[in-house]
Amino acid sequence: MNNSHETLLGQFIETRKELHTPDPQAASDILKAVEKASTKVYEVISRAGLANVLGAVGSENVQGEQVQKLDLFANDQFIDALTSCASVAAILSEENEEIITLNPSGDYLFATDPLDGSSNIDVNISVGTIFSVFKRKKKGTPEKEEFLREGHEQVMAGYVLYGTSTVLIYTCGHGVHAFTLEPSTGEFTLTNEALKTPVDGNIFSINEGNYHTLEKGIQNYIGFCKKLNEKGKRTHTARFMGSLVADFHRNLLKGGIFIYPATADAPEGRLRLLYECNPIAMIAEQAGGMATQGKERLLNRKAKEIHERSPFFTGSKVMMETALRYLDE
Ligand code: AFP
Repeated sequence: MNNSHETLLGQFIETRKELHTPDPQAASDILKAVEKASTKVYEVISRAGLANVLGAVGSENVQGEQVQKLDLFANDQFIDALTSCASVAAILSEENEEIITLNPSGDYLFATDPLDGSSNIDVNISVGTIFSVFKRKKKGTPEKEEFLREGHEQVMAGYVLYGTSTVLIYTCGHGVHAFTLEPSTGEFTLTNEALKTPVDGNIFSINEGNYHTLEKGIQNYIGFCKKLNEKGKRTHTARFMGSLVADFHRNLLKGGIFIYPATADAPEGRLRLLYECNPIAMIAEQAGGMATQGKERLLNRKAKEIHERSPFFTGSKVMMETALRYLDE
């Protein structure tokens, strides 16, 4: 069902080429592949309990984490869809130890966590796909070293949130645009152009189970968030779903801060730089928010390994600035 006044993803790119520079054709091809793959992922997730896709496969991925059946399904969908996309030379996925060559003559590299938060699927909580795109600097058979770049070099970043509705949020460096999936046609329709995040907010999102292993500055910032006002009422509210895309998306729309710092269990941080932190950071900045790896801007960090992890702080400008002051103390 598409009303004539609605703008579909393909039409938006076609009519707003200036938002998709330097290469609107490649942006269109890549986003069409994301649309195709994520629609299939949506279809299976939305009937997960019926489709025999719940649970783990019984093996661990390169991160040492349990691989869920839907992780593999989603990974296959993105590899298949991008194989038909001539612009993409190679894909780096959380689910594959090495990069996979798709179309060696393509000019772009695609990094993805095809199904982030997948441990939440069995309990019916929102999950997401996160993706990042770099332009290649050379031709020929792609090598994994080509992915070892700084995040500000991304030419496109985005995510799909499979929530109460399925939304695609992306940027090509010219603002953040939001589309909602119409399940009956499998097409994404523009629902928010040039989305901006509130300058301030009151949601803080952190896994407090790690509290006693956090550095002092972060503990103090959490203490600040829990302070009461002069009327004895709370000043902030805590929300943490354990699903980065869902936690980030809520804070993006409502105003908040998401923190996944170094912990005792994850001394380098829990989240992956190239296909979790980088794309979310680009979206955050393009929407007027901030993202750091602690005190430094996340997008200035150069990856040393394709699956490396990073501490990650992202959110509304005022909340981020307050958190950074606590880190400095
Ligand atoms: P899974 O994909 O293994 O569920 O991990 C999700 C995630 O990478 C991210 O989405 C969450 O913010 C984070 O891990 C939660 O991790 P903890 O539950 O260990 O705090």
